[in-house]
Amino acid sequence: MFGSLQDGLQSAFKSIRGKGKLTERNMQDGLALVEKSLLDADVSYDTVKDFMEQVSQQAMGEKVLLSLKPSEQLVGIVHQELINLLGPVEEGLQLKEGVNIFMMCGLQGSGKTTTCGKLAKLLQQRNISPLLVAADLQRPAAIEQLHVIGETVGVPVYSEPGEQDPVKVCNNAVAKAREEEVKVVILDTAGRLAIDEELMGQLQTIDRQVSPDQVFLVVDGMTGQDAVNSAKAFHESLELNGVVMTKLDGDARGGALLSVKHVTGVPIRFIGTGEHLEDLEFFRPEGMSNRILGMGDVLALVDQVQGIVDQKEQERLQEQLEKGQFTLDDFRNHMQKMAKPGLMQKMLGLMPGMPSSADINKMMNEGDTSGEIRRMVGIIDSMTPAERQDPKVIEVSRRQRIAQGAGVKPQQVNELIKQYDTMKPLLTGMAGKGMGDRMQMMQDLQQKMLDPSSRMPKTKKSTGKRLSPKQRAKEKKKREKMLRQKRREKKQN
Ligand SMILES: Nc1nc2c(ncn2[C@@H]2O[C@H](COP(=O)(O)OP(=O)(O)OP(=O)(O)O)[C@@H](O)[C@H]2O)c(=O)[nH]1
Ligand SMILES: [Mg+2]
Repeated sequence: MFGSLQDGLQSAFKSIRGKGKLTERNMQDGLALVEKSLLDADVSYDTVKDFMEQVSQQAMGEKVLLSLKPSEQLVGIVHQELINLLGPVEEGLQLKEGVNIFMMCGLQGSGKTTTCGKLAKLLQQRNISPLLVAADLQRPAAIEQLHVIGETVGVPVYSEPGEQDPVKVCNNAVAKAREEEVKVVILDTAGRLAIDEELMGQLQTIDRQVSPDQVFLVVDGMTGQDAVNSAKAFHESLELNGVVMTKLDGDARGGALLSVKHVTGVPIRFIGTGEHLEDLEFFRPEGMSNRILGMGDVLALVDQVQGIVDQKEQERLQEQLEKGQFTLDDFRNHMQKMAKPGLMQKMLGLMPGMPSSADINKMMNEGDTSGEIRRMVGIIDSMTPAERQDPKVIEVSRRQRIAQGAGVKPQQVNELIKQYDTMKPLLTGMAGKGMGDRMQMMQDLQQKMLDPSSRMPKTKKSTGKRLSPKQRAKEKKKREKMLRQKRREKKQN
């Protein structure tokens, strides 16, 4: 995400690093680089101007210039100012008692329908089953598209094929939702190639007559300043509650993301980070500021991990977590779920202290993560129930036995336990804690994760028992070669 912006800011900080005390001139050069990287990322001019004013005022102060580590201070200032620029954002879903109506609007192809599905999935993971409403009557295929998404997520979709009036469809859907005590109704509205009176008129009519509780504008994060301009127009007609910025997984430069709140006054509430239905995150200014500065966003990571655990398991896990119990068995189940392609990649990208996303991609292509996870699962499988309950009992001889059973080196058993020790406080500590405590925990954890010895073990895949598909294929080839050789020898005899 925002690779070139990250690189630009890093080189700005680097330019004043190691200089000890700074002169005004040095700092000005550093600030000019910060400004340039923002402009290069297509952040709107006014936003950059105001942002730089805030940053410069603080950075040029004596406290920073005369400090021993001015570069770190500048990072701190930019970090805080990014948070100020992007927030504040109302946390969570902001649900009220009774039926909540969400309305999705935006230009054609911005990701409205996909986002409806993603939101439905996110709600479902929180034990809320929403009703999706096909209110896009412009495109004949739109209704079908929403039905397919609803089926995939496993939530009902309300549609009235043949009906011409979206207001009618929405009102009928809401009436049905009230009858059935559905907590959240999500309206998928039609898009247009450009903002025109007809589109706005139709959306305003829905807004007036259906009175949604929250109106979200879905904007394509790849479209840069165009996205910001259209957000302005939508907000003027509709009084938006928030923006959902999609397609941030692509090569979006970050300009739209950084400008939209400043230009329109509407905060981003969610971000879309992929085509799959689980690729929606709550937007957190602090987490985003961390990510832009290459510090990771562990809270997003926790959401992702928890999102892939199914509801029943989640409840069971929650109970255990509150008791402070998270055994190696739970860890094993988590790891197995994470073997899903692409997920690990994303999680690694969020981890603080991890290399840039390009490097991760390279690393992941070279390594076989699902094999790695199979190896970890193999190690846990080789343990006795008692060992899984409390890995502290594992001493030298037990470690040897487990390693042998899983076909790995004893050191790899150690690494796995370390990994588990890192995850445990992350998950158990989260249970039943308030936001402030969570943030503090996250910070402690980030520190811990920055310690290379506690990171994801990155060892060669020398598994004896559990081979990856690639390795199996290699072994098969070897066997076949041997067989052919034997056959040849036989013939010769
Ligand atoms: N990479 C990526 N693709 C996305 C994301 N969100 C949506 N898309 C893709 O964008 C395309 C358009 O998405 P839709 O949800 O159909 O967009 P829409 O706004 O409903 O489009 P209309 O109904 O035609 O106005 C689809 O191919 C989606 O898969 C995202 O966060 N990342
Ligand atoms: Mg659509």
